[in-house]
Amino acid sequence: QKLVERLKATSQFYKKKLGDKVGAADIKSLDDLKRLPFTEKGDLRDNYPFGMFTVPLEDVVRIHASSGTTGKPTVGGYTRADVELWTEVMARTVSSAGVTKKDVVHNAYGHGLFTGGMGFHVGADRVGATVIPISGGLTRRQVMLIEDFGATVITCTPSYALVIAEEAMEMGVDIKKRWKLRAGIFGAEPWTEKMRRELENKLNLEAFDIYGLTEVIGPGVAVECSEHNGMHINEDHFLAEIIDPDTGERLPYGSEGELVFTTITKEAMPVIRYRTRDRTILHNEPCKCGRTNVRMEKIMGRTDDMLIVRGVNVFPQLIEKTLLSIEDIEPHYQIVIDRPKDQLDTLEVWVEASPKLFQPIDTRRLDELQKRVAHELAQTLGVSAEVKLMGPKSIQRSEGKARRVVDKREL
Ligand code: DLL
Repeated sequence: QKLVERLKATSQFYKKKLGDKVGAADIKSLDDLKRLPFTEKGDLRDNYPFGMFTVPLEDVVRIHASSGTTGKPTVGGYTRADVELWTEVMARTVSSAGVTKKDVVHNAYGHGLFTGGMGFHVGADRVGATVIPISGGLTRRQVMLIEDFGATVITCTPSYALVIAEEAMEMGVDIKKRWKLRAGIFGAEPWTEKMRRELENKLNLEAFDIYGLTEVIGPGVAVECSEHNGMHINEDHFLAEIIDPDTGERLPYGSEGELVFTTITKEAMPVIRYRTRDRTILHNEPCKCGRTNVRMEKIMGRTDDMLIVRGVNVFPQLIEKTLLSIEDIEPHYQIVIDRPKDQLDTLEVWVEASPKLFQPIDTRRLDELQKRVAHELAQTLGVSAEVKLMGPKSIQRSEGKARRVVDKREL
């Protein structure tokens, strides 16, 4: 009720969206959430960068962002109270994996606009742990410091954790003997139970799944407890629903569908019924751990075509838009993603260059063009891609839907 009241008074966007049809007095039970309209990624895009904020910019103390669908990022804003709220839910998150002030937390999530690094930093700091804000990359150095600083907990994407394990093995480190890791909190991309066993085995730790998104707060929306039977959602701040992605109808607990969130306590950028496009199932049976809030299963996929490559959200439409803005590039392309054993994801973009560069073949210009395309893609996607320029008609033409994305990863 308070949220609807406040949004009607402070948000141009929600004033229009809610109109006169629903008011605070219509919300009498959680079930009445159904009366409220959805908010979509497109709404955030249309109101880029700060149009979804409901407080003046001077009250916003932090901005984070993740990649959007069109080259402009998806923005999240935080007031002082929102940062406090985030700290609180992240403190709960790390506590759920047993982190206390006695732990040394090796935080290898990216620090910057991405919410992972800062989110874990404030949460682990709040419980008094010793935090190592190492961020991602320079893997040999990570391997050295995990041992030297005696890290007991590691936080990063599951795929990067495997890369660290692999590098350590290559360097001849006896992980089981020399490392003290006991827990890993892995998220920001989908991963399977098979991957869990692999990580637990290689790194000699207990792996916890964590879920979140920039539009809602960042990491800290939901996390597993030691029962590992789903991620408990912090429902005192984030109300979750599952809907049928085609009809928008609310589905009962236990059904698979699209996850939708309403943030009831956030100040700078609250959202009503935000459609995450993530597919999962909600469960409300009590959990042995004693927590009473709803659990969500592992994310099973997306209802749109967003890909996550090395933890970065990548939209195929954005690759297309970038390619087509470059002269001498033809509208025939394919995106190939793979995950070689224990290595980071590879992203290849195969695209045809103008036939005139092949008659006769102009290797100098093709070379320049290849570098240019790779540069433009890295700039807009925020993740590097290997570009293969192809000759005329070498990308298979389709008679129906083009198969633009070939994802060979076994997620
Ligand atoms: O990935 C926030 C985060 C940081 C979560 C660190 C966990 C750990 P975004 O960059 O906005 O935020 O991407 C959000 O990533 O809609 C999901 O599709 C995907 N995602 C996040 N966590 C998981 C997970 C961060 N545990 C998008 N399993 C979400 C599967 C996940 N997918």
